[in-house]
Amino acid sequence: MDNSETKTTINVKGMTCGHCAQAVEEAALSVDGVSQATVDLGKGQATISGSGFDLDTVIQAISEAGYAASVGE
Ligand SMILES: [Cu+2]
Repeated sequence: MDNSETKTTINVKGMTCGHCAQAVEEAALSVDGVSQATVDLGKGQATISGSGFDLDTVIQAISEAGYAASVGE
């Protein structure tokens, strides 16, 4: 069983305002398994939580929304 809730922080470049943050959150939430997406505009990060989501798919969805997403420090 893989029901555990996971939380991952993604670096997102190119967000400049609340609209950008909302677009990134909506893109992340459109991915299966994502239950919550919280954007920190100041840090340029998005925190994604949920269970069983594919991180690559989340990154791709955010990229398709027009923002460069990556994982890692
Ligand atoms: Cu914006």
